[in-house]
Amino acid sequence: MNKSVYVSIVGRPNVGKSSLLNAILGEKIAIVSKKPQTTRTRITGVRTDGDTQYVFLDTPGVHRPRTSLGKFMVDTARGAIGDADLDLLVVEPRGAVGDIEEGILKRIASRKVPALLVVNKTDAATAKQIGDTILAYSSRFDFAAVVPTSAKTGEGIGILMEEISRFSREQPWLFPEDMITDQPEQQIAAEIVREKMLRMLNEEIPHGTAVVIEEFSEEGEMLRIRAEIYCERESHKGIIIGKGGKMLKEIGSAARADLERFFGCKVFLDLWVKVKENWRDSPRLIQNFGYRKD
Ligand SMILES: Nc1nc2c(ncn2[C@@H]2O[C@H](COP(=O)(O)OP(=O)(O)OP(=O)(O)O)[C@@H](O)[C@H]2O)c(=O)[nH]1
Ligand SMILES: [Mg+2]
Repeated sequence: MNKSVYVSIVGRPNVGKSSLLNAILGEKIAIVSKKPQTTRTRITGVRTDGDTQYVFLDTPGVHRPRTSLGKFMVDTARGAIGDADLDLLVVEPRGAVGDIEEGILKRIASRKVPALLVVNKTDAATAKQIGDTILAYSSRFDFAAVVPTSAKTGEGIGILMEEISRFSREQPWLFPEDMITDQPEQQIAAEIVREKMLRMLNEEIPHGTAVVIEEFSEEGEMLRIRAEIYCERESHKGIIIGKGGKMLKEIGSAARADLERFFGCKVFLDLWVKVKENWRDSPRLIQNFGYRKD
């Protein structure tokens, strides 16, 4: 009989949830940026070792939402907490328990899901900060285990996998052995473009963008991708395009390099920028842009 375990990765924005998922899988399937609220949907990552399949759900960071999109993101994360066999609460080594984490722990307790505490970014912290964080959280909640990690250096990932494996049960695998994510190729392509905007544009502008793939076709050895970037204001459109189209060109060439690496072929990427005023507050538009419950 095969074994498997479903693991939700939860925490506030920017603590390194998606980075951890990528480190565990040994492949980048979830986009990562310095800006909070990078992940917008639940992303499944699968790792199969021997007779055990590990299914990870990366989730948007829990925050106080100000838009319909934000509310969708937080609902998605909260939903994933109760859906798993095991929750990983990922935190930074900040010492005290934060209010967001308090809320997450209440939810974990009410859904009666066992949880591991993952103290990430150990490479950027002192032993005292890490120790204080472990103490603060351990006195607040009865974690099945506490694992310090660095998604950046890979420290602690092996121990984390060992701790998770103790929660695997005899149950059939849900994914083929060689599958690594459930995201369709088009979604990965859209996410890569969004990641470049998060990295290259300032503050609020990338948070107000969505990427829709309008064409995705193979032409011989080449992949032709046409993507539409939606932003919230005419002024944002100007900034995304830049003087003489310079910014859009830079976003495009950074995205193309990643796309070519990911798909293993030449990519022709065509980007268009459009405006949909305040789309993040329109339940209809956020659905159209792919942010819907499955
Ligand atoms: N130094 C250091 N930085 C890290 C580590 N893990 C993640 N980061 C950085 O932290 C930032 C946020 O990482 P993400 O993986 O996008 O964080 P997230 O929790 O998925 O964020 P949201 O999707 O917004 O909820 C990025 O700049 C990462 O490079 C780590 O172990 N050490
Ligand atoms: Mg993320």
